[in-house]
Amino acid sequence: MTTQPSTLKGLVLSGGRGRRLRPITYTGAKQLVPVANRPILFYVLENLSEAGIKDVGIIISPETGKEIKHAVGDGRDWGLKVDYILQEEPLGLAHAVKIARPYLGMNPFIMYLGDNLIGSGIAKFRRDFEQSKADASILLKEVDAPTNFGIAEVDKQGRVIRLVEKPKAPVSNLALVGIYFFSAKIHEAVTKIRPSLRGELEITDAIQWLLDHDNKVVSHRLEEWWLDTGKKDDLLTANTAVLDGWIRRKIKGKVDATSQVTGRVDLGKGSQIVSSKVRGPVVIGENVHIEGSFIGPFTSIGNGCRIRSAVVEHSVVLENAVIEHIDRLEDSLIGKGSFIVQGNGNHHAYRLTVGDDSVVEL
Ligand code: TTP
Repeated sequence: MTTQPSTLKGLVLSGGRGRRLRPITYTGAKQLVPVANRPILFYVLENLSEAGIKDVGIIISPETGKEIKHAVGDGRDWGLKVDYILQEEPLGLAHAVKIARPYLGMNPFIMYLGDNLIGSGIAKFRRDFEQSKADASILLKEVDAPTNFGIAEVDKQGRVIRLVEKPKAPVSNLALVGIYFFSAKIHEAVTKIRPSLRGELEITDAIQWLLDHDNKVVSHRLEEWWLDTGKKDDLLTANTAVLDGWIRRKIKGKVDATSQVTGRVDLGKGSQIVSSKVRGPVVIGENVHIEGSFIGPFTSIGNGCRIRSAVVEHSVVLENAVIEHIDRLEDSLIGKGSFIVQGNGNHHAYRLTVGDDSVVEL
């Protein structure tokens, strides 16, 4: 009898189009949009590494693949060996599994969507999957709007009965989190299914095929938060959750005598705070200049930004953005290299989503 390879590999999906995060993702990969100044994808790789995974294949698209490769490299920063798998077109999550087959071989694997963030590690789910001897293990989380998600119907014992992608009349509010464990059985399933109405090979259909053919599919509830960061509001919520949980006070930059920096503030080297108030939790990158401003809780400011005479709260400001003379900016997402300025006489609070390299005069 031949034994099946047992090493669990990682498959991270970092292709796709990222339509829902436009305009931010017109110019870049959505998996690299930062949360608390670190690309979302880095949290994914960290979680895989902490769960003892060594080999990770990353699915990339022709449009953003280069950028992902540049950011992640060979994976050594996480103690991983990373290989890249080019998906010419985003034809669905199950299509990504199909093209990864030569890389995955007969190994069991964890498929992790590169834009998903969860408020916990995954080591416990890995252990459960390995002990269960199941062909698929899915993570479920209650959501408010089940019509937007892949949804699982489970029986009283928590066994999965049926999966439906974005149901019109949802039978449950349990959404599939973008983290799945599979045995090599899934490779047969992805060859048996047909594209859905939206033209994609759906992973929910592949898992449904496993169920229909008497394979064991188990599920676990995720108790901590989960964010599919593909949308602006989720991105801001993720930013808040990460700043809330993980930011420690660390002041490497300079704070002048007329400024007050209170609470958990991470200020990067080469940055300067002049005549300003910063109230944590806040993360400010390197070489940032803040003058005559108030930076309120739950704000992330990327490297090289300049903020003058402005109030910024509960916002994500990407690198090299300039914000000047703004009465109040809140719940906003400001793209890289953008310039936001308020004209004379306007006194307003603004909520903005601004793409990269934009100029906005308010
Ligand atoms: P989705 O959010 O389902 O798809 P998308 O990236 O095309 O986004 P949008 O709806 O905003 O246009 O993708 C989930 C993750 O999987 C995301 O990180 C992109 C990745 N992905 C692939 O790598 N290949 C694919 O074929 C698809 C559909 C997604």
